[in-house]
This record gives sequence, C-alpha cells and structure tokens, in this order.
Amino acid sequence: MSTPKIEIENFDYTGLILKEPKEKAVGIPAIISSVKHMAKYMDPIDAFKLSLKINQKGGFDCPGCAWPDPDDDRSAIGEYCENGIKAIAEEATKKSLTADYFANHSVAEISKLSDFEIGKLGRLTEPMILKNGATHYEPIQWKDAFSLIAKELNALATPDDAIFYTSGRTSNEAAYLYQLFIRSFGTNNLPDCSNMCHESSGVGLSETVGIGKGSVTLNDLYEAEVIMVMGQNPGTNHPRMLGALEKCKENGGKIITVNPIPEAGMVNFIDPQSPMSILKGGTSLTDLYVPVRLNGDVAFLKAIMLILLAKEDAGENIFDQEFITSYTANYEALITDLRTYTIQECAEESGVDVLLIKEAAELLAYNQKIIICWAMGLTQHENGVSNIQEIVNLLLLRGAIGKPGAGTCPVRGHSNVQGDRTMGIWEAPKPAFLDKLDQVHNIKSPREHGYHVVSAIEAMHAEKGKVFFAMGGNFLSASPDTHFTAQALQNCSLTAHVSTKLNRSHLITGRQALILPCLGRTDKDVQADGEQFVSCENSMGVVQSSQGILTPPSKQLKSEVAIVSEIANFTLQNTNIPWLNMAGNYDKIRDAIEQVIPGFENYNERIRKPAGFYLPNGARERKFDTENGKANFTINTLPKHRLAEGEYFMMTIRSHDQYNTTIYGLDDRYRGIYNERRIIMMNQIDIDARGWETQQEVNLFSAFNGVTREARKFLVIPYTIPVGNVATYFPEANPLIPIDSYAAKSHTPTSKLVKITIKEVS
Ligand SMILES: Nc1nc2c(c(=O)[nH]1)N[C@H]1C(S)=C(S)[C@@H](COP(=O)(O)OP(=O)(O)OC[C@H]3O[C@@H](n4cnc5c(=O)[nH]c(N)nc54)[C@H](O)[C@@H]3O)O[C@H]1N2
Ligand SMILES: Nc1nc2c(c(=O)[nH]1)N[C@H]1C(S)=C(S)[C@@H](COP(=O)(O)OP(=O)(O)OC[C@H]3O[C@@H](n4cnc5c(=O)[nH]c(N)nc54)[C@H](O)[C@@H]3O)O[C@H]1N2
Ligand SMILES: [Mo]
Repeated sequence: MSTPKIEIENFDYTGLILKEPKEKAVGIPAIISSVKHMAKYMDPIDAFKLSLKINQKGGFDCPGCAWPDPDDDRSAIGEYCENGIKAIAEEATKKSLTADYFANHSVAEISKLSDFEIGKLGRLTEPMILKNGATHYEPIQWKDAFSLIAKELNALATPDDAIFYTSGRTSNEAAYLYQLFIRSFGTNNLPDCSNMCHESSGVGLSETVGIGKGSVTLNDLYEAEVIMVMGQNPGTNHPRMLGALEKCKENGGKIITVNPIPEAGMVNFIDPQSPMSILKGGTSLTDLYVPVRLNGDVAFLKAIMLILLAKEDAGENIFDQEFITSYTANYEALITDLRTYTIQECAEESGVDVLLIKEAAELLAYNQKIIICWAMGLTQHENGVSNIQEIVNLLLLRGAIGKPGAGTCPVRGHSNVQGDRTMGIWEAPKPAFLDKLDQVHNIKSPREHGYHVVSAIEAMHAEKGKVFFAMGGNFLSASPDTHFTAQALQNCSLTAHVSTKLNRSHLITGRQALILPCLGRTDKDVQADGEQFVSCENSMGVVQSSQGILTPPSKQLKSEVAIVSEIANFTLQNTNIPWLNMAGNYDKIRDAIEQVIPGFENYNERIRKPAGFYLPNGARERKFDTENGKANFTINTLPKHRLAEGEYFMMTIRSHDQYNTTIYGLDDRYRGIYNERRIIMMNQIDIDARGWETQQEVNLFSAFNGVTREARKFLVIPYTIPVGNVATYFPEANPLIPIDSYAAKSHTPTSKLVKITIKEVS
C-alpha cells in the first residue's frame, strides 16, 4: 500500500497537563465554559440573539446533537448545553476564511496545521477550486463550479462511478432533493455518516422490532423505573439527556450505567437550568455502575438473561408470557440457546463480577418500566448488530416495549442524521420507497444497492469510484484507515465538498477539488420566494422546523438546497423536475416529501405548529412491521476474546472539546486530561507491567488480515479502565482502524475494538 505524500497527521505534542478526573458534570463550570467560548469566537450581539433561540419553538435546531426537546415546557433561556454552545460558536464564528488566505497558503502548508488550528480559520466564504496539478486553491464562479461537476458526472462510464456522501446535519429538505437528484442521475451510491454511527442499531432493530429507530419518547424516560445506559457518554455528547435522567430519578427511577470507564456526567450531575439543582450540588445519576470490558456487552446481557431465566424456572413470573405469546416469535429458540451458557462463563467474558451482575438483574427483574439507551460503545463493534439484538431480547422477555416508560433508546449523533435516512439518504433503499419516488417524480430510480462508507472507500481505492461529492462532513478524518482512505480520495478525478468550515477532506483531494461554501443552521436563508426555514427529525422521531437568524458570513454562500438544485439543473438533461422552482420555496419540496414518504401528511401545515409533530412508530404501539409481523427474539453468539502478551483492545472516543472531527479545544475536562489529544489511556497495572511511567511516549500498531498499520507519538496516561483495554481519541487513532474490520450486516467500522500493540519510543 502506498502512503500519500501529503501530510495527514500532525505529530506535535501540545503540552499535556493531567488533573484528577471530574466526578461532577455540567453546573457552573459548564456555564462559564460556554460563555467564554461564545465570547471568544462570536459577535456578542449574535451570541445573545442566538442564545434565546436555541431549540425554542420557532427557533433553530441546535446543530450539536439529536437529543429531543421537551414537547411543551422549554426553558426560557433556550434549551442549551455547554457543548451545543460550542457547536454554535464554531459555526457562527465572526472569523471568515477568504480567498486571500488560500492565495497566500498552499494546500501543503495548510496541511501542516492541526485540526484544531484549521477549525479556527473561520467560515468559508466563496467557492474555491484546486485545479489539476495546482498547489493553491483559487476562487471559481458558482456557475463554473456547477458546470465542472456536471461535466465530470456526465463523462463517467456509468453513474455508479460517482459517490455521494452525506453527513447528518443536512436538513430534510436538502436531503430529499439531494437523493432525488442522485437517483435521477442513476445511482444508489449514497454512503452516509450513519454507516459509521448507528447503522448497527438500524439493522438490529429493523430485523427484530420492524423499525430502525428507537421506540421511546422523552416522557417515557421521565416515567421509567429503570434506565440502563450502555456504551454512551452523555455528559459530553448529549448533555441535555442528563436532565431527562435526573427527572427519571426524581420520579423514583434507577439508573444502571454500563461502560468500561466511569464517565463524569453519569456520576454526579448539576443541571445548569435549575437553580435548585445548583444549590443542592446535583444528583448522583448512576445507582449501579457496571465496568464491563470492551465488547463484553453480549456476555453481560446474556448473564442477566440467565439470572432472569433461573428465577422464571423457579416459578417467579419474571418473563411477560402474555406479551411473549401475543407479540413475539422465536422465544423457545432463544431459551434453548441461553441454556447452553452458564452465568459464570458469561460473567467472565464480560469482565464483570457476578455479584454486580446479580444486582443489575434484580433491578431489571422487579421493575416493569425498563428503557435501555445506547450509543457508539455498542454499535461500532464487529458484533454491533448482536449487541443491539441482545438488548431487544432482554426488553422483549420483560415485555418492556410499546408501553409507557419502556422501550429502546438508541441515542443519535448528528442533529438530523435520523431525518436524512427518513428522506432516503440510504444506499439500500426499500423498493416501496423507490416505487413511490418514481411515481411522484416520473423518474426511473436504479434498484441495485449502492456503496456504503466502507465499500465506497474500497471502490475509490480500486479506482472504480471516480467522482466523490460530499454534502457536509469530513470524510477523510471520520473514516477508518486514514491512509487507505486518503489514497482512495486521491484516486478520484474530482472531489467536491459542500461545507461550512475548512477541514482535512479539503486538503487530501482528487486530481481536482471544489469547496462549495454553504449556509449553516444559524444563518438566515433567503430564496426566490423569501425567507425559508428547514426541518429536522430528532432522536425520538419528532419533526420540527428550524430557522436561522444571523446574517450569513458572506453574500456568496448558498443554501444546501440551492446548491443541489443547481447541480441537478446543470447535470440532468431532459429532466422534468422543476429543480430551481422547488429551491425557490421549500414548501414545494415539503409537498413532494408528503407525497412520497409516509407520516408526512399535511407536512407544511404541521411543521408550522410550534413543537412540530411525531412520525408514526410501530414499535411504540406494539405493531411490529417485520416480515412475520412479530417482534423477533434472535440468537447471538457469545464473543470470546483472547489477547496475547503485549496485545490490547483499543476504543477510539470523543473528548469533551470536540464535535467529531471538529476540535473545539484541547481539553477533556471531565477526564482531567488537558491541552493534549495524542494520549492513550491505560490501566495502571498494564503500565506497571511494561515498566513505564506516566507520559511514556509510545507508537501504536494494529495488525489485521496481514496488514500492519501504525499511528505514531502518543503519551501514556493512567486511567480507570479494565486491564487489557486502552482508549485513544477519534480521529487521531483512525489510521489504526482497518478498512476491512467492520460489523457484520451493518458494515460499521469497528472503532470501539481494535487489537493493537504498543511500542515505547526510546
Ligand atoms: N459534544 C459532542 N457531542 C456529540 C458528538 C461530539 O463529537 N461532540 N458527536 C455526536 C455523534 S455523531 C454521536 S454518534 C454521538 C456519540 O456519542 P457517544 O457514543 O457517547 O460517543 P463516544 O465518545 O464514541 O463514546 C462512546 C462511549 O462508549 C463507551 N464504550 C466504548 N466501547 C464500549 C463497549 O464495548 N461497551 C460499552 N458498554 N461501552 C463502551 C466509551 O467508554 C464511551 O463512554 O454524540 C453526538 N454528540
Ligand atoms: N475512530 C472513530 N471514527 C469515527 C467515530 C468514532 O467514534 N471513532 N465516529 C463515527 C461517527 S459516529 C460519525 S457520525 C462520523 C462523523 O463523520 P462526519 O459527519 O463526516 O464528520 P464531522 O466531523 O461531523 O463533519 C464536520 C464537517 O462538517 C461540515 N459542516 C458542519 N455543519 C455543516 C452544515 O450545516 N452543512 C454542511 N454542508 N457542512 C457542514 C464542516 O465543514 C465540518 O468540518 O465519524 C465516524 N468516525
Ligand atoms: Mo455519529
């Protein structure tokens, strides 16, 4: 494998400072931190205007995460959180990145900056092109950019040589128009960030309960008697979820946290929106902390089910037999399979003490309203789909789905990643969706499935994918196997990115590259028929409007909708779809969505209601839309992991100061790690065994299917993490994640389980 010549990693240390990990999350320090952040990067008047509008009815949808907003009672000062503020400040920054900067700095020079420094360059302001063989980006007129894209697309031997990526901030309206264009052009090559994120949840849930989304609402969380939070760090990634967990506790609920590391937010939480909570010093959220070993979740869940089965055998009515008989299939097979394992063996594989598992099992046996929440700690594994299906098994046994206070809660990442999928951003669309799309728009969509993220990278690497177009995101840095992905992108004839901010994907490019700067969530969007709003779907299937209020950083920016419509107009001959007309008034796009996608009846009317509307959700009503019409128990094998001497399992996680590949700052405040991202967290026992000290400098290696990958220069720090497990930050450690290591069925890269070896730098 050849390594690209352009630098793709910045190797300089920034000066590690270690402190004790925090036990408390949010509270006053979080308010101070967010105010400082806004003050540093934003115009004060803009900051004030925005703070009143975040996640308000009639305001804009915070571009941070997909956590839902309360249906009625919203905080007067905005449903904000520290990390939402950082996401907004990052977008609404007063700094602009102009053509001058590109004229004065070559791509090679900009590549030397760290991701943190690149992010601080400011908002992109005009379309730019990197011509074949050029060293610098230069300005290009919009119409010339569109015509170049059209020319490249139409020169392809087949539409399947083009790849169209989507990140999850894209609105429903832009996503719908985008997929309509791509399918009119003739391909289903629609990889998206979901492929690297909750795809395992989508696949796991669809097969078992007939819908790839969670079943609970916010009110269910308030009402639950037990919430088990698995593989998730909400204190950093979904801070507003902590408020919901606190409400659950106030109502007498119990919380079990299953995580290899004790994450701050789950231990003690102070709600910044509640003066009482600040005075009382907060709530300890977790009642039972289960320090599972990396990928020990199937084992842990099986151990729980075996304990419940023993109680059932002993004549206690633990399983909801009435629910099981009326609504499920495959129960006997599950029980027969469970009996082939022992509690002891499962406990050992999970790395958790049997007594602790028994405590968790008691809570799950004697409470009726159970919710299980999860995120990347469960999905980004080879057995990511099994992880989710084992959760479903447990919930089904207890009849804990489709009733108040109970159900599945995959906590989504990007603010509209769920909506994008609803709009048809999917490489494997259902025939019924395509039939309707074809009928309404009088097109002929291709039926063959397209590339997901992993197969898209492989295709470009093999020079089969030739034009790469991205609607948002940072494909290079977010994808696994950074050097392999870099080569893949460099093989393309054109890479084009619709973006708000510069990122590394603009620096590792095809032979020609385009930067197409767009409006962000917080910007005013004025089209032919006047000011427009867009809509987004949150983690719980609520569709709401979102309208920016700030003057965009440059007159040259276009909305994502406008960009798509112009590309379609330039590219497609004989198209009967009124692209530009639809882009002039987003109501027209919503009218089309209403005709094609179930659940959007009277879209334009209902989206104007203050709190939006709920999409239909079969699992919520015990209507399981599976092939047999039942909720299905599944049989999942018990993973058995063995490490040889000197091997470790590595997870790649987010720090408190980043949004995926956007690095807001260099601190991970809750974990006590300051001013450095090139670190590796290890158990003190593992550090001692190697005879190392804190801050030992090391290089990391992963060997998989005969290829060895490396990532150099990391500093060892001791951390509370199971022996044999280590943690690094995403995206610094992405070069170690093998392109061919992904989840069965969902193809999600195994970002939470990479076998590595560690060598000291002498
Ligand atoms: N501020 C901020 N907010 C964000 C994001 C961000 O980067 N910054 N990203 C957004 C996106 S796209 C997403 S998908 C979400 C991500 O939200 P999270 O999934 O919370 O993010 P990660 O940092 O990947 O954390 C994974 C958690 O799973 C645990 N874990 C890892 N492996 C295992 C395992 O095998 N078993 C168990 N039980 N636990 C495990 C880790 O210790 C960690 O606590 O957040 C969204 N919100
Ligand atoms: N090792 C490892 N890798 C991972 C993960 C992990 O946990 N570990 N997590 C995975 C997950 S869960 C995800 S979701 C992916 C994320 O993958 P992506 O979604 O591709 O990455 P982001 O970093 O969120 O994208 C940031 C860029 O989006 C652009 N942007 C921001 N707002 C807008 C907007 O409104 N419109 C447009 N057009 N552009 C915008 C900006 O230019 C910014 O630089 O990464 C995955 N990669
Ligand atoms: Mo994600």
